[in-house]
This record gives sequence, structure tokens and C-alpha cells, in this order.
Amino acid sequence: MKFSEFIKTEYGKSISECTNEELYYALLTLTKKMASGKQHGNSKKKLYYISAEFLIGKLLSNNLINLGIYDEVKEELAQNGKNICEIEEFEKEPSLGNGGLGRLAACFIDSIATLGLNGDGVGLNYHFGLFRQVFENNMQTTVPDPWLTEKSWLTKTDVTYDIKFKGMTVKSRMYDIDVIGYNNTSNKLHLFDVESVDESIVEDGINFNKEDIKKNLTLFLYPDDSDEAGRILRIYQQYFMVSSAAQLILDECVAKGCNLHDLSDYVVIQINDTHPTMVIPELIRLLVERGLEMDEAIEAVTKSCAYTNHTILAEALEKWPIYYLKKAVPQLMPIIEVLDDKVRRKYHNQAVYIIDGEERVHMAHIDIHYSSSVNGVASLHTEILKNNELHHFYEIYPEKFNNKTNGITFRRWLLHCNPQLTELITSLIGDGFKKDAMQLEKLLDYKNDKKVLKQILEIKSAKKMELKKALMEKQNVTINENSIFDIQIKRLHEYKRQQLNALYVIHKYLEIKAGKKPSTPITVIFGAKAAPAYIIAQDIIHLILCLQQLINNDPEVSPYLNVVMVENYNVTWAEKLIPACDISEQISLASKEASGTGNMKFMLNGALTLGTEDGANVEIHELVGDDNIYIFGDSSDTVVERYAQGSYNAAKYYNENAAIKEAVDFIIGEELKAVGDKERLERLFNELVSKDWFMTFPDFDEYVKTREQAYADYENREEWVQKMLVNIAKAGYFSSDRTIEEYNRDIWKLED
Ligand code: Z2T
Repeated sequence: MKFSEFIKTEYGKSISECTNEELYYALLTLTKKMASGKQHGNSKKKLYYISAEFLIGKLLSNNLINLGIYDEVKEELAQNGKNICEIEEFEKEPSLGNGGLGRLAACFIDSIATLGLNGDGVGLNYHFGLFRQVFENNMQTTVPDPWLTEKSWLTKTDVTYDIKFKGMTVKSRMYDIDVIGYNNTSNKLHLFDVESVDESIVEDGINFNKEDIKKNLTLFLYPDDSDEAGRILRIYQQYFMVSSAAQLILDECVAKGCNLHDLSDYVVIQINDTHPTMVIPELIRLLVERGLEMDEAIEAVTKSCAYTNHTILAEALEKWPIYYLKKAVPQLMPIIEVLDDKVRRKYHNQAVYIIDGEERVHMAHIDIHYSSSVNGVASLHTEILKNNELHHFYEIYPEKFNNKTNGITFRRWLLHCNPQLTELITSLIGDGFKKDAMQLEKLLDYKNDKKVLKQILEIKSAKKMELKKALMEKQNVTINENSIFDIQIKRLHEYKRQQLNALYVIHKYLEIKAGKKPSTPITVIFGAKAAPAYIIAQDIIHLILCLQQLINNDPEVSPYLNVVMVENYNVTWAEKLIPACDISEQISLASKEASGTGNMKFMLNGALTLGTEDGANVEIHELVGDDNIYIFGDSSDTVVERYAQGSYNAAKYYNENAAIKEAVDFIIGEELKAVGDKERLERLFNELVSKDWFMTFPDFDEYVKTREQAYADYENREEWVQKMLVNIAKAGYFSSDRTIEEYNRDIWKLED
């Protein structure tokens, strides 16, 4: 049915008589209707991808693309004087994730549906997603971000469960979002919510009463975990999620004839980091309740579960004090004790115990002992898990360990965000690459085709103009579209080293002041949210915003160098920033970034990577070769060794390297103090000089040199665009369709 006909029958109006808002809701209704006719047939075995985060982003355009009606609808709208981009503005982005982990889950459910696999997502329906970031006085402030509207992508179901906590029972209800495969059947994202949640208890900013579980359980994504009440609330959220999931899973498989002894013939559960780990003891508990012997229940669950690790950062590994678990979910403790006891009897090595000497439960240890698969998210990361972080476990279970290099959905990160590039590629190699991304390699045939190369540059310029326009409209800043767009967008974390990028900016500023001007102007763009409790991360944001004010207002420097920090960086911003980028900053300290996925999105859109040999950068490097990437910095082996020795001395680098000293001193110099906060800048200065825990100084010289090389190479437009083309052509490997095919081949084994 044509959209105009749908509008006529549903609303009794023509397209041109509707407001943009009415058109948005009409398209939403049409999409839901079409999706309901494409439900997956529900074969015997089913995957449940359980995740505390699904950072899905806006859904309208992607759903229309996957239904195959985007172009048609856009055309019909245009004929009636309507612009689909303006209609999209009415959609609120659901920010139900922090960063890469949540975005990965969103890419995965798109690919699972696209490959026609029987698999649903299971998570929580947070009423406020990640906070909205607002800059005030060059600092981050946080504002609640409501995204739920009366009519939305969620469909309320009549599936409800009782969830028992110590001394109280709450009722969970399932809400569904359609996950529409690209030209294929559709699955569901199940988001559970508490009936009794109360949005009115939110006070100024993002504070609320953390004691009142019934009212606050699903209010926020990962509330502040810096105090005890916040941490306990997180346990409540996790158990609420997995108990709902476990009950849903058992109901669905029993309905298909499962006798529970054969659970793993019907069910496979992918545990997305340790947040859903309690699903293991909860399922065991429920199976025993329904008549299985303890040992049999443990075996059935172990066979059905698989665990993905996303980080080696010690502070991110969840260890819950027994005391917390007893306070919230006492029914799980006897099960966890049995699981620990079995481990202790079998392996006489404290490093693999579930309960440690300080009465804490190591969630990852439950996953590794009681799942059939343990995977890392890029090949370097998996090697580090096997050889370092999880070595003791690898010795016990070598057969469980496997790598699944992350991927991204090309529907969102190419077809939707860069239709111009998509059209060019299609005109050259046909549209087979949309289902079989490796076909992008056919683009290599055009490496010497002047006309094609020129078109690629024209598209990049067009996307830069679009970004310039968006920054003007949303943030009232002007950027030079003829400058080099050098972009770092990701969560603010010291290991990701936005501070190293900022030190370069200072270095460059001082060079320009001293009369050394770059031949092509440079625009350095940042986008990052910092956890409210992460003080140094806030200080780094402050430094960047101060640099932005100082540099952009300096008439001697601003013609050559500009700094822009995008406010409230989110998926919607990423879709505008990535296609406009020339240089993609992927500069984490080697060994610390498990994979990264932004790196893949940039490559696919023709940006060149400036990065360390970390995470998936290693694999990007292997694919494009030395000439098409800018690699610098100490290797992961060197870094691991340096930590082991405890030999790193930041002050020594600061005292002995004049360029480092000059840039770091600038942080507490007069110029910045005039626009910034003395306390924040001094704290950051001290942190760097006395600790520099993520080792920016040892990599500084090489970073500057490599970045200058990239800028110099940019001057040769013919050679640069050839590098762009190689990056686009080699990006096929990073399609999440490939990643999901591997998960299915090695772990899930679903029929398709
Ligand atoms: C997260 O986004 C990631 C890891 C986490 O460990 C937590 C969060 Cl919220 C607990 C990221 C990694 O940092 C990144 O390297 C990786 O690409 C991404 O997960 C997806 O695997």
C-alpha cells in the first residue's frame, strides 16, 4: 500500500494536509503494521540476547530502509512538499545505553533479523536513557532525558511476571519493539518495566530517592554507582531483568514442547558482559523449583549459556559483596554457594573461585565456569584474555575460549547515514554489497578511476557541509568546511585518551602562535559524555571546552585551528559526524580498548584511522595495509610489561621532554585560567604529571609526528582519496552480519 493511501484511509487526509508530527506518527503506525505481518516463524531453537543496554538510536528511517520502502516514502513525501529529515526530527532518540556495548547489541539484533535467525533481545525499559549533556561555564551538566511518548515504537504486551526480592514482590511487564530484518522477517526486542515506577520522584538534575525500589527500579540506565544505595539499585535492576527473562524463556520453550531436561535444544542465551550474569543462578533455581535435580539443572543451564567479555579494565569487572546480594536477592545465594563449592572441590586455585576471601561474588567467574562459550570482541582482546586476564580459566577450559571480532550494521552506518556514498557504490558495483558486505572489495577496481575518485571527494565535501549546517543550527558554531575534520567521538575515559588529543591541540596552538601555520586549516571535533561520578573525566571535558573558547576566539589562531565539542553526543550526532570525517582518532592506550566500533564506522565512510595498535584497529591495519592508516605508539606487549614492572614514571617524561612540559604546563597557564576553573585545571595537571596512568607521555612524540604526517598526506588530494577508497573497500569484514554468522556457526547453531 502506498503511504498516501494509508494516510487517506487511516486519517482521512492527504499528505500535504498533515503536519510533520502527524506524518511521523502515521509512518510509525504503518511500520508497526507492516512488521506485524513479518514475524519470524519461530523455529525450535531460539536465541535470547540479554543485555542491560540496547543503544538503538532513532528507528524511523532504519525501519523504512529495512522494510524496503524508504525511497518510495521519501519520494511521495517530497512530491507533497514534505522533507523526511524534518519529519525525523520529531522522533526522540532512545539513549538506552552508555556506548559501544549497548550500540553493539543494537547492531546485533539488526543483523540477527536480517539473517532470518530466530533471536530476540531482552533488556530493560528505562524511562530516562543516559542523561542529556548540557554545557554550562565550560563544564558538563546532566539533565534527565525522557524519551517515552504516548504513541511510540513500544507495544505494551499482556505478558507479566512476579519478581521476588527480599520482603517484596514487584510485577514486571513486557514491552516489545519490532526488530525488522533488512528485506527479511522481523524479531522482537523485549524491554521489561515495573508497573509501579514513578517518574515524579526525580528531583533536580538526575537525582532521586534510591531507597524506594518499587518506584525507581526502571527509572534510569545505570544510576550513579559511586555510593552504596546506587550499587544496590543496580543489583535490583539486573535481577529484575534476568528473572523476567528466565521466566519468559522457560514459558516459551515449554510451549514448544521442551521438557526442561532438553533446555539447550530449545534455548541459547548470550550474556552481554556480566550485567545479566544472575540469569545463570536464576535459571538453575527455577529449574530445580520445577523438579530438576540440582546437577542436572546446572548442566542444562551451562549448555545453554554463552558469555561475552567486553573489557579488561579491572574497575569494570563486577564483584558484588555477598552482603548486597543477601539484602536484595537472598534466594540466589544458596545457588551461588553451590556453584562456588563445586569450583573449590575441583580446582585448587583461589584465582578461579566465585566467592573471594573478601566475601565478594565475581560475576565473570560464574559466567566462565557455567557457560559453554567465552568470547572476546577483537582478536587482540581475546588473546589478552587467554594469555593474561583470564589465563587461569583458559588453562582449565581452552575449548570454551573463542574470538568474535565486533561488527556494525551497514544499514544504519552506510545506507542510512550516507545515502550519497551508498548510491555511488551501487552505481559502480550493484547492490549485492547490501547483503554481502565483502563485495565492497570490488571497489578496488576503481582505484585509478579519476572520475570515481573525484565523486568520492565530492561526497565527503557534501557531508562536511551537512555537518557544518547541523552544528550551526543546533549549537550555533561555525566551522570551515574546507578544513581537515579530525574527529574523536566516544565516551570520555582516561584510557581512550582524549587528554592526549587535547595535548596535541595545545601543542599545535603554541606552534601557530609562534608563526608556524598549517597549510590546510584543521578542525578538531570532540564528542563525549563523562559519568557524573568520574571527576577527572569531567576535568578533561572542561579542558577541551576551555581550549575551544580560547582558540576559536583568538584571531591569530582561529583561521588555522578550531576546536568544537559537540554537546550531548549520541547516536543521532554520530550519524552526522562520521560521514563528514577525514581523520578518525582511535588513540586508546594499547591493550585497553577491547575492540572499538566507531573505528569501523569511520573507515566505512572513508575516514582514515589515526590510531594505536589496539582493539580492532589491529585488524583494520592488517586489512588496509601500512599505506592506508596512521599507526603510532607503544605496543600492547610493551604496555602490559610496563604495568607489570610498575616502572612507569610520568614525572620523568615531563621533566625530560620539553614539548610535553610546554603542553602540560599550558593547562595551568594564564591563558586557560582566564577562561576556566582553577581547581579543575590544577587537578588535571597534577594527575598527568604525577600519575598519567594511561601513559600519554610515552606516546606523545610519535603521536604528534604521525598526526603531522597524516595532515601532510592530506595535501595530496589524489593519493588521499585513494586511501579513502581502500578503507571503504576493505570495511566489508566489519559488517555485523559477518560477526553474527560467526556467533551462529560457532555458538548458537540456530537453523536459518
Ligand atoms: C562498553 O561500552 C564497553 C565495554 C564495557 O565493559 C562496558 C561498556 Cl558500557 C564492561 C565497550 C568496549 O569498551 C569497546 O572497546 C567495545 O568495542 C564495545 O564495548 C563493544 O564490544
